[in-house]
Amino acid sequence: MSKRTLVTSALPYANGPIHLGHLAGAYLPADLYVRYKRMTGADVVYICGSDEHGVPITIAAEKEGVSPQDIVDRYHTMNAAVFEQIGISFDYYGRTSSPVHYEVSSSIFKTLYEKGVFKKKTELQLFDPEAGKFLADRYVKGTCPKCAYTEAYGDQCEKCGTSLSPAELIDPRSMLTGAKPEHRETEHWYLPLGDLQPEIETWLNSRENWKSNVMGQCRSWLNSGLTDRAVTRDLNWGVPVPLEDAAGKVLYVWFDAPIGYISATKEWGIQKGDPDLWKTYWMDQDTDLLHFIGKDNIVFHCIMFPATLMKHGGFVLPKNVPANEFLNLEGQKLSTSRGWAVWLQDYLKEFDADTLRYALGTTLPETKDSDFSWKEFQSRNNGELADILGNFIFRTISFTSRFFDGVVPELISPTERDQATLSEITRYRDEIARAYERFQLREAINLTMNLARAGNKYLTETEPWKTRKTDLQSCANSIHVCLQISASLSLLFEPVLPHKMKQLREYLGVKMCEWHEISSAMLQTGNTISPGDILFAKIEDEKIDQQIDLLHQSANSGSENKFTALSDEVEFDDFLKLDLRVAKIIQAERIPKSKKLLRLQIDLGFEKRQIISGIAEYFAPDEVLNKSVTIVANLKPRKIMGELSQGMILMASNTDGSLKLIETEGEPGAKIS
Ligand code: B3M
Ligand code: ZN
Repeated sequence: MSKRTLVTSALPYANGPIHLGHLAGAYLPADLYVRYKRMTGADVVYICGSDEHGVPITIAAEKEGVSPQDIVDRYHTMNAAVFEQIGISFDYYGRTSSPVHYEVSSSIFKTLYEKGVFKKKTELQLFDPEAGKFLADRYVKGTCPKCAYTEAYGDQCEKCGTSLSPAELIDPRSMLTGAKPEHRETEHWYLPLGDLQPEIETWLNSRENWKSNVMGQCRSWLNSGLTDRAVTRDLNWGVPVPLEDAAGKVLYVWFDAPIGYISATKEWGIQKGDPDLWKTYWMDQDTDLLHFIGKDNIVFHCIMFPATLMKHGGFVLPKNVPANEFLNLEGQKLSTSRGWAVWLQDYLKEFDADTLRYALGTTLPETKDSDFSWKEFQSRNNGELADILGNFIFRTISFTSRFFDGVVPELISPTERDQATLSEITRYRDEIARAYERFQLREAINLTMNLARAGNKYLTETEPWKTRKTDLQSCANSIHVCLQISASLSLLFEPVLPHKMKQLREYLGVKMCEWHEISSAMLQTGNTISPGDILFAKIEDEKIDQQIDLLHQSANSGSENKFTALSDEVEFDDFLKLDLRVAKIIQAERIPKSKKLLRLQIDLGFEKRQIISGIAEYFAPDEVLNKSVTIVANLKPRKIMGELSQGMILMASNTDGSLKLIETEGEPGAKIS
């Protein structure tokens, strides 16, 4: 058993806010694991920070006409705050524009250089003759050879997703000046991964219990033969290459970013008053180093960074890299450029942190891509957090307050069932621990909720509200058992629901303890407990429908692509299933308590109907009254905020984010085809 554990999460680029995909990929899994590990009494440190170099930052700066430092200052602060609110419990959140990072990354580069590890190569690079600058791939735009999209980047076409090289673009132009790029020679230093492959392969073969999706990707990189990787770039934003003959060159962002884990650990030690503390975690082989990342970062964390550390010498190498796959959103690929994302700061305006930690935790993309849907989010909250966990706790505490004066009743001559239920606590405790140790976080969460299910079932079946009148001791035993289960849940759910379980421990008078100390005797007979509030309120359909509407609206006004990407092709027969009609709006009114909904009565020629439409933020009722519009007339009726909605009004979403009715001259009821 190692003396200490050092956990890192991928450093998010400080060029934008954090969304659910980031959380599901690297931050929530790491935090679930770290919070559990801390409860075992282990020495565990959780390090992260902002990745502040690289082309995404300079592009964002150019777009806004500000400096890269302005961009990273804004998003470093924003992201650190939102991680705090969602309960990601870093021990330190650093940033790669810090002086300590410049010093550490330069020193590691220099050591490798002086050891003769790097190869120096001359290569042809695209150059903007007007700006007098070399161009990174992202700084070249042109026409995509695949789909003829004229705004394709030099590394990828955002419209059809094809990965490209600048040479493949038709009519390439520089994003800086619009000039036609030229090929110019430039020199760069390379990490000779090709030569290092045998060493890397031996090290990878020694790794145990790596996820198959991670080891599989490493194997395919090895099988296709590792190629040398440039560790310097012709850019003016980044860590300057610490060599005489390297003017205008900086460290490649993927060379310096992982070193950000080391520099952030150093800053953490300095903050604790020990500038050398980082060496214990990075250079003492008794450290388990764990990198939590998304699958797109596997090659950097399993091949490039370990190779850098190996050749430097003296460093601990990763014990495990439990990378996650990708999270999709409402069945579609999450895309910030298309506005198809749920931003954490927006989420936190409407819902609480623990509900997301739980709902997302139960659908983490641990072995394959998974999906987040608002409906599933609502049912996890309403059907599990509220109806199982919250309901069990509330019934137990209220019954104790009402019939036992808020005092834990004594357990006397418990039945076999009472004993069996109590022993479930330690059984689940150990099973949940095994799941966490194996990074099976979804399993750990489901097992913990299963203990709540067992408690709920026991409470319902032992019926203390009946035995209270017939056999008070049996009633007392049931409540004693339910209180012990509640107390153990307040600790077992700590990694997942830190905010709510702290509240519950206050109600029950339970102190934090080590994982192995969680038992069926967390509460002493005679302890007083205080009546508590409902832990999880139900989430109404209207709030969920608003989020779904919001997502579609923001996708229509996506930041990068002016126009929403075309949806997938459909068969003509699919189109025929839709029944589009002309309808006249004959009554329109706002719905009290809702910012977004209008209640519309429509005339469909052959009948009158009601439609609830999320357009209240775009139109006042009298602006739509008497308009002839286009509706989908054969949509299955649904309830929105308790009101029947029979159909959908079609709207045009303009690129400026405005919404327009699709007015028509047909008569009410006329079929549109
Ligand atoms: N900044 C973020 C990403 O590729 C990248 C991770 C760096 S971890 C050292 O999603
Ligand atoms: Zn394309």
